[in-house]
Amino acid sequence: DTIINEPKRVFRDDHLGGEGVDKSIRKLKDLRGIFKDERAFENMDPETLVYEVISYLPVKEGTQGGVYFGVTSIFPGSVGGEYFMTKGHFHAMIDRTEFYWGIKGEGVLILMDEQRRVWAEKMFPGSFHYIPGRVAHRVANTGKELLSFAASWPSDAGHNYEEIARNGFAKRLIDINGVASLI
Ligand code: PAN
Ligand code: ZN
Repeated sequence: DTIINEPKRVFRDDHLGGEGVDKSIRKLKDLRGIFKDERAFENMDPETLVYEVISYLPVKEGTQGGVYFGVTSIFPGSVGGEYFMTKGHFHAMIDRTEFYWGIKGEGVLILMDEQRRVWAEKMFPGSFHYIPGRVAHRVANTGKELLSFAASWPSDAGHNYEEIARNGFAKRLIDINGVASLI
C-alpha cells in the first residue's frame, strides 16, 4: 500500500539478491579451446577466474514472452595476447535478439553472422548495443580493469555454444603493440 520497496541492484558488489538469481563463473579451465595460443594457455593457472555472470531469471527457461537480465563481469587478462573473453554463442532459437550495454571498464563486442562475417563495437560505460537475430556474440575485455556489462534477452532464446566451440569466430581480438586488433 504505502510501502516503497528497495529495488534490485545490478552492480557487481551488490547484485540482484534473491529468488530467480543465478550466478555462474568461468575459469580458464572452462574455456579450453577458445584461445588460439594453446601453449600460452597450458602455461597459465587453470583456476584463473575469467568471467562471471549474475542472471536474473524471473520465469522458467523457454517461456515465451518473458525477458531475462544479466550482468557479466570479465577480468582483465590475456592468453598469448588474446584478451580474456566470453565463450560466445548463437541463440538456440537463432532469430532471438538481445541488448547489451556497458557499465564499467573497456571492451569490444564481437559479432558474427551465419555467413561468418565479423564486425565489432567498442564497449565502455554507457555504450549501448543491439544484437540482431542470427548473430553470434562474444565480448573481450581490452582494458586493465574489470569490464562489466548488462544484457537483456528473451527467456525462450536459449544458448547454442556448440557452433562456436566447434568453429570459433572468423576473427580474433589480439593485443598488437598495445592496440586491440581484430584479425
Ligand atoms: C549473455 C552471456 C554472458 C556470458 O548473458 O551469456 O555474457 O557469455 P557466454 O554465454 O557466451 O559465456 C548473453 O548473451 N545471453 O544471451
Ligand atoms: Zn546471448
